[in-house]
Amino acid sequence: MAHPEALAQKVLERCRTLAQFSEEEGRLTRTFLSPPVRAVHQALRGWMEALGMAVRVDALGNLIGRYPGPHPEAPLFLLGSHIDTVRDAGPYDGVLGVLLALALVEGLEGRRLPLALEVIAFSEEEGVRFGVPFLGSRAVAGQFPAGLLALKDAEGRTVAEAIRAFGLDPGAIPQAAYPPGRVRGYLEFHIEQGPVLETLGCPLGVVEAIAGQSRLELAFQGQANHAGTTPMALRKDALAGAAEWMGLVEREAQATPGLVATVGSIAALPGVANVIPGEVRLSLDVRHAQDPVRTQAVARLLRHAQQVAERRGLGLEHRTLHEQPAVPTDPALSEALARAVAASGYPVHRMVSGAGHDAMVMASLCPTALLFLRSPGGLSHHPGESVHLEDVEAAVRVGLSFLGGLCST
Ligand code: HGY
Ligand code: MN
Ligand code: MN
Repeated sequence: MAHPEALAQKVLERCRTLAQFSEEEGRLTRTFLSPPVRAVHQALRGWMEALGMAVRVDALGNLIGRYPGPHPEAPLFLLGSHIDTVRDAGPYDGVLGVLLALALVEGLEGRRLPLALEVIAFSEEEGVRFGVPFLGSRAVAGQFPAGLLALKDAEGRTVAEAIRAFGLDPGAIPQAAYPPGRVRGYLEFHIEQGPVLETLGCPLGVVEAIAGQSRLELAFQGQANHAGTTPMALRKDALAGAAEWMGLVEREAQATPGLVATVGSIAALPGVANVIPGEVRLSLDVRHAQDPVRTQAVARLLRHAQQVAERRGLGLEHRTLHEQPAVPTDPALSEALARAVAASGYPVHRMVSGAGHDAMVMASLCPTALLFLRSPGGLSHHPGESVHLEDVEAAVRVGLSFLGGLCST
């Protein structure tokens, strides 16, 4: 059998190969169906076909490799993760899960399982280009509202136009959905993207639930004016108002156990040094493992924004771009995963994921499990993101044991 360490080595080499395919010079940024996605598809297709897998691309640009079972009607088990990235990303977020799945197929060395495997490279999980995440897995899970096709990116292009520009047909999106009941389950490997496993000295984590998330866009509207002639008492400074509110966001999150709240992007208009900002547009990302805690926190933060705006004579607009309830992973499948971790000789640590994952969408289609790999330094969504070779080897060993266990039930 191909040794798990050799398979792990190949996974890391391939992650580095795919990290070269970026839409920006000198850093890794690969958004939904951007030109470098074609190079990623070509590389994955080559690696999959070398394993005897049939490869297809669905209407959302998900690339899927099929490792057949004993007959066409054999039960189906899915593995995968996403191939899009945030801006200035690290080389492992997403693609590691796709390449680990391919390593398991390679580790079978042509042995047929009593079920078929399909490895999915989801086209869009981060929500960078259109502001709404999980476009790829929504289509696979049959949860793609047609209204999403009209979302526009920064250049004013819609999701539908992006799909057509890639050579795909938005009209075929319904065919991307797997028939419910056809799928035995879904397993995703992903870096933890946080400090927990490293602090515990654990290579792997069995995820029991994925925190819910709210993504909003807010705009404070003031009055642009001359920075030199407008007395402080007569200003309607949108950026000063936004800054006051951002301090309240941080204080609310610090005061609420388990809550995280982030203003990740901000744009002050017109954005020149000698003009008082007339408008500020900013994002808000709020997460918590319990949905009521998250939704009540969002309501408080919007009340704070209203109060700051009123006190400063500013306008306020806000809209919710995405609302994702917390999702538990499947208890039976997660228990099978924990057994595989223990049987492979690794400590079992059960945990909640603060990051969102395609697994939270796939859970609406089939039983779903998620295995974390330790993140050195707890660093992710950063070019310094890394993973230990021995932890990737551990994931290969656990994945092969898990598939073996799946086939013996
Ligand atoms: O933002 C997230 O939770 C993930 O990285 N998509
Ligand atoms: Mn990410
Ligand atoms: Mn990810």
